[in-house]
Amino acid sequence: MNLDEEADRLFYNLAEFPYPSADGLHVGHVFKYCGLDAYGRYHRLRGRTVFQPMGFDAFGINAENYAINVGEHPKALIARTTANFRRQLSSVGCAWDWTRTLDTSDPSYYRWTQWVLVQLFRAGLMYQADAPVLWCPSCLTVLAREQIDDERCERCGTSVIERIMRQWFLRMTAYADRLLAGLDALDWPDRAKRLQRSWIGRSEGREIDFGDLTVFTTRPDTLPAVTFLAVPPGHPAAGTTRPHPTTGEPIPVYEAGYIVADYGTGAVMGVPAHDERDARFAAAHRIPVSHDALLPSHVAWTIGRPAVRYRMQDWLISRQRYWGPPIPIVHCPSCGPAPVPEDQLPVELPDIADFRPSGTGVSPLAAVTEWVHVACPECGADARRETDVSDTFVDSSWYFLRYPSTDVEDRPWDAARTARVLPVDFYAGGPEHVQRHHLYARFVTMALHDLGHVAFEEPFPRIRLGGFIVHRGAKMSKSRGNVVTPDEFIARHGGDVLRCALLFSAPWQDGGDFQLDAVAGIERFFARLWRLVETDDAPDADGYVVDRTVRDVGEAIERMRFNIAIAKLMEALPHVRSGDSKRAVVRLLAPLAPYLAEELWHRHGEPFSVHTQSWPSWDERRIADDVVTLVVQVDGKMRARVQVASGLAEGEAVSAALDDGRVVAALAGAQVRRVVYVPDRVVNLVT
Ligand code: ANZ
Ligand code: ZN
Repeated sequence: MNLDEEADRLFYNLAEFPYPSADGLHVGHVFKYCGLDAYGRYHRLRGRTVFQPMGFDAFGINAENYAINVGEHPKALIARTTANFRRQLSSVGCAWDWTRTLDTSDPSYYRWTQWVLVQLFRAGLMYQADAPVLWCPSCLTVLAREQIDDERCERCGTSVIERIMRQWFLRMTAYADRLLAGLDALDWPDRAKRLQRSWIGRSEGREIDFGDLTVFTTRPDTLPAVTFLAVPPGHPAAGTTRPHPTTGEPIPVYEAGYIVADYGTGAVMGVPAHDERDARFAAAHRIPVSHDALLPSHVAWTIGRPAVRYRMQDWLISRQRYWGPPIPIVHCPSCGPAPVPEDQLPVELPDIADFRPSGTGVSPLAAVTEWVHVACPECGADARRETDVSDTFVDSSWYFLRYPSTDVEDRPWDAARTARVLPVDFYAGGPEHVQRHHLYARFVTMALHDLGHVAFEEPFPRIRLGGFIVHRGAKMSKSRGNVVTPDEFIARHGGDVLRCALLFSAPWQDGGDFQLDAVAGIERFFARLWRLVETDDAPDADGYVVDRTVRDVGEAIERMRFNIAIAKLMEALPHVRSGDSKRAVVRLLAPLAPYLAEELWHRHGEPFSVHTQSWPSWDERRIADDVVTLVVQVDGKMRARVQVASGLAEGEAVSAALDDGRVVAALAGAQVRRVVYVPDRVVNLVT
């Protein structure tokens, strides 16, 4: 793959890389990847140089938890599962560029993950703080807010608990406004934008002081109706009273479970007449309700200070675990935390037999004394390495920058090549990644942009989200007994049948049920194609079939509607007889069934390879749905009928009429003095 071509020829077609789980590739992966691959192959036939790499998100808690369950070291386990994934990924006909693969657990990769963290630390975007953090008592680690669903660990479903710990954070909130504003210009599905917007959760309000207790409110106009203040359990102000800022009346402060300590100011003014939660709390605690009139808006803008709050928080990246890149920091008693110098990266993860989390809140790396003790990079004194590793989402927050430069050893990426290849032209993602991976990648890219390392701010200008594949109405799982494994399926039916049966089962962006009925239909379709190529050439049964099919299949692929693309090809087959049309159909098949198309191309006597041909051209005029027949008269006498697009203006209709030789002959040089035009029916040229 030549990545030194002109930028506008290059097409970076990227799929989210998998975590190489021990179960192997799932048909859900195959569905997503084959859609992405069909899209990439189509663009290649359209003349682009398609860069389509694949790699492995091999570091992190998923791999480690599995290693704990089976009692095997994650390094050995991951080496095996990665090899298996690679074999499976290659068996479904996807045109991956394996010359530029990556594995986030490889020191040649995580050296640069650590480099990114060092850049963020130097820029003041990485800091350490004691913070109440959400701890998963089963995974024995801290989780980021993004990794919690409904107060449960998104990985294992255990209820999380709160703990105060010293942790590393990335200052993502400094980018909240840009992360929000940047969304407008992105070509993303609306639902993805909506999810990310609400995750960022910008809210404009005011901070109002009740003595020395400050509240954040989006309804300053309700100030006259405040009857209590609320703080989280354990807050020192609980049980006291505070003066109301306009009336000076004493207002009682209550402890309330619904107050989030780290949102806004962590204190709320209670307005039972206008807020439902406040109303419920007031009723339960016999607090009076006031219906005093709201403040007019010009007054409510003068109360307190304007404030903007975000639901989104800084990104907590510390993990007290083993299987991740050690956070590249050294703690010195006199210098404080110092980044490991870049020429000493990577800080290699020590090979230890007992990698299990200790449950004490400290990473197992803390027990590797000879590794922990190190000279301070600034003053040389005895210092200690940071023993936490970074979150897996740090690994994937920049991997798309590395792919084009995997051969570059002394820098994370080559600047000129990056400028040609990036940003990613097309990113096939999963809806489950919008609030986490896509947001983190945008933040890291913006920060690297501001530090002068990349020229663009948005890594993924165009995203489409692939749906989930279920089987017999349910998510595939061993316990339900409805798992279809790609290996078995391919052994029986072949990779192309799997691709097309999956893509035919459901619209790619919606997902749906993997229908085994589709398999028989696809096999019949393939058999029919085979017979077609073996049959002698003859005139096509429908002269427009190829034009129409080329257009429809192309449009369907561009919209990721591969089910429609396959259906259009199926419909066309009975009408195709001529050699030219057969060759066109085989090229249309190439993105969807790459092996079969190659074989048919060869059987038709064409040279290797169908995949380096160009997409057939079509004549739009022959197939426009809105063509009408216009009667052309000269001085009231019918001289010709011409096919034109409907709804032409008079001038266009006249020029279409004058294009016809019979009309020109009838005019015999006379000048047209007047035109009588009945749109879509008659044009009469009066001399
Ligand atoms: C008084 C009030 C009256 C409010 C009313 C709302 C309606 P968003 O849009 O999510 O930003 N609030 C502020 N800080 C809070 C915290 N730490 N924990 C729980 N609730 C908090 O919501 C802002 C509103 O949520 C604020 O406006 C505050 O209640 C509450 F009729 O103040 B409001
Ligand atoms: Zn020092």
